Amino acid sequence: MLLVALGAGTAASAANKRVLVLDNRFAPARVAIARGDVVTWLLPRRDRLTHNVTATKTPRRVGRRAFTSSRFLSPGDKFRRKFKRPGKYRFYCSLHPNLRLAVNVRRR
Ligand SMILES: [Cu+2]
Repeated sequence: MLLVALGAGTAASAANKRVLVLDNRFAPARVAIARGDVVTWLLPRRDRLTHNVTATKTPRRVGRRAFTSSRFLSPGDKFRRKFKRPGKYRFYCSLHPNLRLAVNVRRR
């Protein structure tokens, strides 16, 4: 479960970033990626809570309707999302609003 600590750097070529959902937070809480990259949210089995990944802010041309929410995720689940448009995205868990994540997607 230390993958995130290793993957949280600023590797410019990362095509897939992992975000752990654990201990009532998204870790890391900020992710910088390039257009076309994928973010995978992972819920470790040792956590006991159900979470979701809900967009609270997306770039204007994406629209929240097109990029809304994951299903409810249980420990051991994964959720994957490809970011096709650059800009600033913000997410939270609608069940635990303290979980917040910023995803900044740059053009390549
Ligand atoms: Cu939650």
